[in-house]
Amino acid sequence: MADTCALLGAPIETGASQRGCLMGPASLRTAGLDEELASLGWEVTDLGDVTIPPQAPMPHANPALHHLAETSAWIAALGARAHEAGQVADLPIFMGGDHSLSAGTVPAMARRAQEAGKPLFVLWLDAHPDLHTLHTSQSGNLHGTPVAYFTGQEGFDAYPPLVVPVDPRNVCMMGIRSVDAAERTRIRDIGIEVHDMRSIDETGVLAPLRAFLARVKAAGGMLHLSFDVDFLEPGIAPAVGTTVPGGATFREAHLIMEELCDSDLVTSLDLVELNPFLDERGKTAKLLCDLTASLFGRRVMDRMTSSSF
Ligand code: 5AB
Ligand code: MN
Ligand code: MN
Ligand code: MN
Repeated sequence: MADTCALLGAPIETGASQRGCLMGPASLRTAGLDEELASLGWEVTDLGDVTIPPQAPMPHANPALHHLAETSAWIAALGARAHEAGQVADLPIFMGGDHSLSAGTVPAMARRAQEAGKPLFVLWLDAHPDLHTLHTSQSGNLHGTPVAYFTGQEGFDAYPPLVVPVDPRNVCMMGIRSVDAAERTRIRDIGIEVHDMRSIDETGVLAPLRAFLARVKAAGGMLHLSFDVDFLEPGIAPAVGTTVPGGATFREAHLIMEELCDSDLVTSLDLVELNPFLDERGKTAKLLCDLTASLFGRRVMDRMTSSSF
C-alpha cells in the first residue's frame, strides 16, 4: 500500500441545490480524518483549502444553470491544486464540497496518470450518474455534470478546456438509483459500466467490484474513487441534500472499501456532497472517516488469506 496521503479541502457548494457543503472539509477535519489515517501508519499532509476570487456572472443558453461562473472557476482552481497534490502524495484525498469538484479533480488525476504512462479508471459510488451536459441539465445544479465533462462529452464550452479526458469505458458506477432521461441515453451511448441498486440487490457488491478491479489491474491502471455521500442509505448518512432511499448499507459500503484496500489499486479519492448543516451530531462525517479508514487499511482482524488480490 502507498504510504503518503494529502488532504485538500474543496469547500465548493455552488454546484448543489442546497447550501452547506462548504463546511464539508471542516467537518471531516473535526471528525479526525487526519489523525485516523496517521494512526494507520500513513504520513498525512494537510494542504489546506482551495479558494477562488469573486466571479462576474456568466450568461448561458441554458437559463436554468446556477452559479456557472463560480463553478467553472472552482473547476479550474481545483484542477491545478489537485494535480499538485497528486505530485506530493501517493494518495491525495479531495474533501468536498459538492460533486462538481470532480470536474476538477478527475481530469487532474487523468493528467497525472498520463504522465505516469498509465490509464485512469474511475469508480463512481453515487445514487446518481452525474451525466448531464450544460445543455441537458434541467435542475441547473452543476453537481449533476462532472462525469459528462471528464469523459469528454460536447456542451462544456463554459467549463475550462479538458486536457486529458477519461475513457468512458474505464468508468464503473455502483449504487445508481436516480437517473434522468438524458443521462439514461448517454449511459447507453458512451458505454459506461453501471451497476444500479437492483443489480446490487441481485449480485451483491463484491462480484461486480472484483470484475472491475481485475480490469484495472490487467490494464496497469490507476484508480480514482469518487464517493458521493448519497451512495449510502439516507438513514445512516443523513448529511446530504439529495437523499434517495434504497442506498448502500453500512456493511456494503465498508466491504467495498475493504476490498479496495486489499486490491492496492486506489491512487486518489473524492469525498463529496457532505452537508454538515444537515448532519445529526456528526454522524455522517464520522461514517465517512470510518469508511476512509477501511480504505486505508483499518481492519477488525488480520486475515490469514487475502482476497482475490
Ligand atoms: B449529485 C439530478 N440528476 O441533475 C440533477 O448529488 C440530481 O452529485 C443530481 O450526484 C445529483 O439535478 C448530483 C436530478
Ligand atoms: Mn454525485
Ligand atoms: Mn448523488
Ligand atoms: Mn448530492
